Amino acid sequence: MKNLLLCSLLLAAATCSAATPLDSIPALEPVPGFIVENREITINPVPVSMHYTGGRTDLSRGFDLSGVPAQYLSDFAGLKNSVNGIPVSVNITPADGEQIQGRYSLKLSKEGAKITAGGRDGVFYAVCTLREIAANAQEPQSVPCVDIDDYPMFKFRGVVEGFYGTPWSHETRLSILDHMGRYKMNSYVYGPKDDPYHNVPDWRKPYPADEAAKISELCSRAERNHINFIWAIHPGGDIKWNREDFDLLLAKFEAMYNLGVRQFAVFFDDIQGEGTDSHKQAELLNSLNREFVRAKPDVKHLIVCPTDYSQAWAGKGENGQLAIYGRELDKDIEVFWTGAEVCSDVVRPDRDFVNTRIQRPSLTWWNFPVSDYCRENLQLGPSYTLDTTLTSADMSGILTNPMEHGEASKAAMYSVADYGWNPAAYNALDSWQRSMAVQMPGAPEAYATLAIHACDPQKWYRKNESWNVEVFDCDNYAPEQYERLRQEFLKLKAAPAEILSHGGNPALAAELAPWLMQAVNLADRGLLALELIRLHESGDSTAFRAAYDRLKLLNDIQQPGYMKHRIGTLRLQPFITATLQKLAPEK
Ligand code: 14T
Repeated sequence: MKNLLLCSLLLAAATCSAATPLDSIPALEPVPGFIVENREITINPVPVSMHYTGGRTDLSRGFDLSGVPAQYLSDFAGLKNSVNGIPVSVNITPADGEQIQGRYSLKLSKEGAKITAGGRDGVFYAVCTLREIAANAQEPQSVPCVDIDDYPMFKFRGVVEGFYGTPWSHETRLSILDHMGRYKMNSYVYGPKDDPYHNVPDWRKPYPADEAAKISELCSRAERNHINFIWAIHPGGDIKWNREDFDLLLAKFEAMYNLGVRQFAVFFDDIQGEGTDSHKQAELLNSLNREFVRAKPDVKHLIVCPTDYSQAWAGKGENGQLAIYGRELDKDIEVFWTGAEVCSDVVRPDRDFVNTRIQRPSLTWWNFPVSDYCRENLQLGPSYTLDTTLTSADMSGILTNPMEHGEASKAAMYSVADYGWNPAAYNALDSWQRSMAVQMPGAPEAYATLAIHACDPQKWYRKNESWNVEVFDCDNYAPEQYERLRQEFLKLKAAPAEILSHGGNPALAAELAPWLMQAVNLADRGLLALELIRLHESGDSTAFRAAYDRLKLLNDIQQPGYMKHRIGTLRLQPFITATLQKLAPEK
């Protein structure tokens, strides 16, 4: 009986048409959110509370900053100062214990712009908002009057340069600090795995003079942007738990302090052997806290990345590293956590898992859009799978681990800034759409066209991609699907030239360049595949055969380049492969 069943199953499988690459496209959750059309002013991060109070005011005449107290003037650098401008006032309300760090209110009316804040950061954030209103208003001459009351949900919002691969250049870092400041991010962790002075082998040694000077410059640029520059060390690969190594660590921190660093992190991720000892790690961190951090009044809280940074291998019991941290690690030390996996959604259950063990809200290290595990792919898609109901009780903040392509990572930073400030209002799709326009002001649609087909890393942290088109089996489709896909291939073919000639962002275009070439190739193959389907139906076997051979040849010739710089891997290339497979002429 059993055999009979097996036989009939095998028979059924043999008579069915062979599986095509289209059958293996995984079902991925749709990107949440919706695109907001016709918005009058765009402010990123979306403010917590904003009301239009009626009437309009003219910002084109600039701002009269004569009423701004001298100590805040440097934060107004982004605004046009003019004696005939609208008057700006700053009112500092003494911060009480309950005051959320960075809270501000901004009342923009015909009479002027009134800023009220609890302190320096709040004033800076109010200026960021004012700059956004002035820059993004649809009619530059006149913007609506608004009342804004705004504050961040999470204490840490930022970037952890924590990937494997070529560390960012100095210029990229400077530009990223400006980008982060613009969108109210406040934490940049310096921890590129392949900086030898951060990691094994040279963590014990001071930076050479030229590298040291660059770090000093990064510290000042961060400060100007109200960002804590957090320098991380990764000593666990070869640390000896003795006084000598501890003193070397202290000396390195002292040297970094002298360069201007005022916050530190210790990473114990991705190591084996002695360095993984949880008790020793906690003891070292507490000693650093006592002998260095607390001894210097201007040094902020220490941060650690545990070896057990993901639930995939974190010990669950009392003797697991997280529980040991919970019992032994000073309560003012922040603890990184990636989630259920290395690359994970930011959701509540695994925050609960870690928080109950470490006895404090964890600090999310979000492994997106990092691409060190899929270097052939770009991660240009929306920042989604971020739970919008999380609060500061669930985590102390969120830092994105980006791609080694710094410019291409800015879109995700823009959205993580948005989410980290105001998670409840976070609209992943809209935030992404806005980020495209900010990154590629001269060709936002072309950049979005490229990006929508450059989302899925093909392994680990799968992401939806090409969700604006349907791909189909060549013998089962509707004419509208065919035409829709043809239009998309045409757009994709045109996008690279648009990006290069009108995008207005040469640094980004340079990073994208190899993928732009592959995008054109892919679009050519896609258009040819569609043409092949048409010719197959036409019955003109000579024309069909010529087109088939051309597409097959093109696919083969372009394959090696495509494998190095991939685009459209989730749906577009599988469509081409499936079409070639299905329409293969019999030998
Ligand atoms: F510390 C961490 F939170 C962390 O994520 N560490 C690394 C990180 O540097 C890297 O960029 C990221 C993405 O690849 O993942 C961690 O590195 C791994 C982890 C693995 F389980 C690399 C390979 C792995 F198999």
